[in-house]
Amino acid sequence: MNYHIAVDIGASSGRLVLGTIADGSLSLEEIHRFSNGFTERDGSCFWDIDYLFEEILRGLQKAKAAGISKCTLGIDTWAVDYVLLDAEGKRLQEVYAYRDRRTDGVMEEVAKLISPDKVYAKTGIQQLTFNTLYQLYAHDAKELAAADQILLVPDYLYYRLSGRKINEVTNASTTQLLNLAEREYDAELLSLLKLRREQFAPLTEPGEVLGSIKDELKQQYDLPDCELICAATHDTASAVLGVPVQDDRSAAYISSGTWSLLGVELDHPVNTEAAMQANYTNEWGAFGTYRFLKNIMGLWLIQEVRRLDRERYSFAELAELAAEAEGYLSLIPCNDPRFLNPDNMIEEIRLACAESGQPVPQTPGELARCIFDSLALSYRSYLGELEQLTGRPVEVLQIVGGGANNTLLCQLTADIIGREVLAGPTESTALGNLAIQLIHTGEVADIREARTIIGKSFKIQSYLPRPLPQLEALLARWEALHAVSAGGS
Ligand code: LFR
Repeated sequence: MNYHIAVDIGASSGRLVLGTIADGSLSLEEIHRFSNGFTERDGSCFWDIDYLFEEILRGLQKAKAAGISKCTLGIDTWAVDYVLLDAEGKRLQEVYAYRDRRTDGVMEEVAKLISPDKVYAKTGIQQLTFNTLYQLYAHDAKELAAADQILLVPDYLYYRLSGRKINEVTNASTTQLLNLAEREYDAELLSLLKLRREQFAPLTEPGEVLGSIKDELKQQYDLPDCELICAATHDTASAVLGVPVQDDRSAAYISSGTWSLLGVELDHPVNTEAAMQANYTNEWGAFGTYRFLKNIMGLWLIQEVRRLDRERYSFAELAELAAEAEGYLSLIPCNDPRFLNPDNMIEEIRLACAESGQPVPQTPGELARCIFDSLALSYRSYLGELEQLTGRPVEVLQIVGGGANNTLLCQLTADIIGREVLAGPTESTALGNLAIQLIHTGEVADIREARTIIGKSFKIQSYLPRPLPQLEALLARWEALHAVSAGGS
């Protein structure tokens, strides 16, 4: 039996998942789970990167204690955030979390130096305030100049384990610094940031072997013998690899977690004028593909409501309360930047409803219902845009990730988009991470086979649309809400 471990760290939690394949079926076992989140200090938001690294070691220790002495290992995390290293490989700074407000207004400042059209034509990446381009522009210039290396978060975690510096492509593309045509860092964008190419390691493709865990770590912590394999280190890239294959129907996906990433996998980028206007992104995928998708504010909205409500209810309970609340009463334009990192999400949602003359949600159930209804409506709007931009009608929507567990949201989505929703697997990110390892060992021939196996090994729930008599009126209200708010691209 070959053992494979996916280290998968999202903005709200991390886990080490053991994957094994037998008789054409893939099994998962969670070895270790830990919480994640950024903390605010003196007005800035930071991740605790040392804690995350220690949790990886703890998880590997557990694996060893459970009898796993040899395995392969891949790491994925959220995107865009970075670590600066000095020439000795020491970290120069605390790791900013992408919701930090230091990038407020930076996009507009950079637009005065280089036009957004030009940046999009070069990179194909959607405009998000937290793209690494804008974060680096906002970074202390002296510190940046002094940095010997700039590693993205998963690259840094691999470095801490192995001592090897990499720059994995699926994640590197989210920096908004890669040139699509040249498939390399864009010289003009680097010079705008006064950066040198050598400050980034050479681009690394998923599947590359990165060596093993440093001996001193292995001995100190009693870790298994791990062959480190370069995963598709951007969690969304791994999640897309973990989407089960659809043979005869044209499908789009939503990777549903802290963010809802709605899109399709393409073998070519679509960095057209229309795609730029609609603010769709072309993030690089494994095997030369592109994730043509849109960031939608996602479950962050409900995560924040739950946190501010002192975690009185579980997510499942919030969904139950939402199911009991009246539907389609109050709607929010989820993608309005006001929801990116407000001081108080509950108050921000209430304010948005009051400003647009809608009933103000009071209870956790009403707040949750407002969020789920609004997310389902935004999925419909962006799905329509996606079809137009790709010229490809979508017959079925595949929801993967934690959000696939939210039966209410999945059903509302099917109702609103008027198409079948296929929900699952929830662990698509870990599965995509493992797929690269299984292809490396030859246990699986290619990504198509991996996706077929994933589809067979995990329960996929179908949601069929129910008739919605008030749909026309609802869509008109949704349109009107966006005309007023003018927010959210
Ligand atoms: C999802 C995700 C998105 C990215 C955002 C910030 O976890 O990686 O793809 O846009 O987080 O990194």
